Amino acid sequence: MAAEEATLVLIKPDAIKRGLAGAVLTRLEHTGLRLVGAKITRVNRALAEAHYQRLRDRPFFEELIQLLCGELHDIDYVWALVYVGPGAIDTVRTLTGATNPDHADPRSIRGAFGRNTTNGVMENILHASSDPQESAREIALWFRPEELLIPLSAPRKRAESSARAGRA
Ligand code: DAT
Ligand code: MG
Repeated sequence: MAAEEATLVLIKPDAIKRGLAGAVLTRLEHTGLRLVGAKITRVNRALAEAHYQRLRDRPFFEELIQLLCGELHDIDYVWALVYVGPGAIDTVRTLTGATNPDHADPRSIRGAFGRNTTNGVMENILHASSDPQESAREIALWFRPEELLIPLSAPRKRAESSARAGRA
């Protein structure tokens, strides 16, 4: 049985602009994962930069920040969602599809709805946490604990979890 995990999803301004938030929520709902946090929220530059801090040296970073803040689509909010369940991170990543919509499985959300615009903007609809450390960091960035229906435990460090597995 896959480990119980929590994962952060952001439905980005490109999806909201195109009226796709409902379709994305429906697909997420059909995973059977439990929704424990949801809100629409404005995204300021500091939050966007903190969220994507790992990518700050990449050439597309500025455009990425502008996109998440809604500046490229004249949209002033994103949906932020937290789902929990066994293997939640991989389940949502698979449903999300590859980063570049041109390479994403056509049955995935990005494959079905994402696009690269003629202006060269990668509109890939949503963010989904990539691993337990990132999901814990991202959830703490976007939600206060009292905004979630249940308390979330911090992911165990790799060494700690393998030590526990060894003792079992
Ligand atoms: P993912 O969102 O699949 O986890 P990532 O974490 O590598 O991908 O990148 C975060 C976002 O940055 C991604 O959703 C869209 C943007 N991005 C990534 N690679 C890009 C590229 N080569 N050109 C433009 N935008 C890119
Ligand atoms: Mg990522």
